[in-house]
Amino acid sequence: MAFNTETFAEACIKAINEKMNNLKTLNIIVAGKTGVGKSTLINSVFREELAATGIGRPVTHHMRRISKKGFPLTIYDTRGFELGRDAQHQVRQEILDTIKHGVDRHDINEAIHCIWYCINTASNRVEPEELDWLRSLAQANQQTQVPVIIVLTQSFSKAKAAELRNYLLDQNLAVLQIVPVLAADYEIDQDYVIKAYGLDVLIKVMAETLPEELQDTFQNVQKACLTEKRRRAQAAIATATTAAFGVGFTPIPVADAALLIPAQVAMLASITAIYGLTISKSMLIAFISMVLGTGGTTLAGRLLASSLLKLLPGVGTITGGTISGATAGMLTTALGGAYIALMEAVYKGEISKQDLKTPAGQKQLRDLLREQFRQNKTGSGKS
Ligand SMILES: Nc1nc2c(ncn2[C@@H]2O[C@H](COP(=O)(O)OP(=O)(O)O)[C@@H](O)[C@H]2O)c(=O)[nH]1
Ligand SMILES: [Mg+2]
Repeated sequence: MAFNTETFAEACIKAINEKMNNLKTLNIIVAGKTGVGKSTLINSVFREELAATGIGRPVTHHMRRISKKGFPLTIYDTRGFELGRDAQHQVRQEILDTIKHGVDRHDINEAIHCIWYCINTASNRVEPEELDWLRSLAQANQQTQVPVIIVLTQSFSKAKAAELRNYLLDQNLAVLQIVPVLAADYEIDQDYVIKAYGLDVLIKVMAETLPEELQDTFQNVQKACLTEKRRRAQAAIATATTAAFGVGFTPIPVADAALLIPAQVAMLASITAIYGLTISKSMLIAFISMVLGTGGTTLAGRLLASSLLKLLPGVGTITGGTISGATAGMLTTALGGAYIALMEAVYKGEISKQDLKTPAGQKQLRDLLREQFRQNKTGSGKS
């Protein structure tokens, strides 16, 4: 079977669209007093400016539902905490009703997956009524077990944040974690700016608590931690590589035939979704032709020719299926690694879709991939 770059790219585009359309919706309730930094936090964690004023519609007296068409995330932003006990009681009840409503629907897209309770580190002390509130929420949440994360916002003083965190830990609140963050850089004066920090920790805690069905969604919507995106993308490569190994393909030369396996298409679709980028067909074609293309002049072709025999001891003696399975696996790993390199270059703005239309941009991509393959070959790369 001859390998066709165009067909492969089209299959990828289709798979990417399907993947994006089928991402489950993540639902988070963000609570805390007005001014603590909820909107700043939301805008710093997620890649769409969700918390901008104007978006969001009231769903209960104290909650606004913020979402954006085609973006698999819903935020319930609460307000009214500063209005005293009655309002706080109502907020609690509305949160519990929203959780219950989600549970009753038996649909992961409707369930509440997490609560972020925000406390401002910079303001003085947590009030006892806030602790009471958290306790009564935890009690009512005993059955539903929605994870509650306390986010210590505006923690530009790390010492103060640590002190507050320890104090809260001593309170034995039934919360998953207490995470100090500074969501946005804090400017003390023109010469002195405290850099934002802590969001990566929040992302890790979230990734650990969310169910598998929401992992791709979460990485898709978050923009605060590239490391976690990469970790998830590498898991997608591992899955596809295992699948490729299992495919009984025609024996060597498989360089052409093995490429079309669905596992690789699915892998590229997953990785694209994880990075939350839009990829054009022309970009995919540029990428695929450089990595796979046809014949032995491509990077993958050379990788296979030069290192296959070295990398797989006894390869010459293994019979048909095994060789092709191993080759397909190796090729899949290399393809996935190269694609991650491309995604990160685009994500960081080092390569743009426009660039790839120019010879200079193509050279840039070629250099990037060459470096990636070099690492792959020597086994020192991250892929
Ligand atoms: N520099 C900086 N300012 C923050 C941060 N969090 C909140 N603020 C400021 O605190 C004020 C209230 O924040 P906002 O996000 O609107 O709070 P909300 O009412 O809880 O949504 C705004 O002026 C923000 O700029 C932060 O992480 N860094
Ligand atoms: Mg707000």
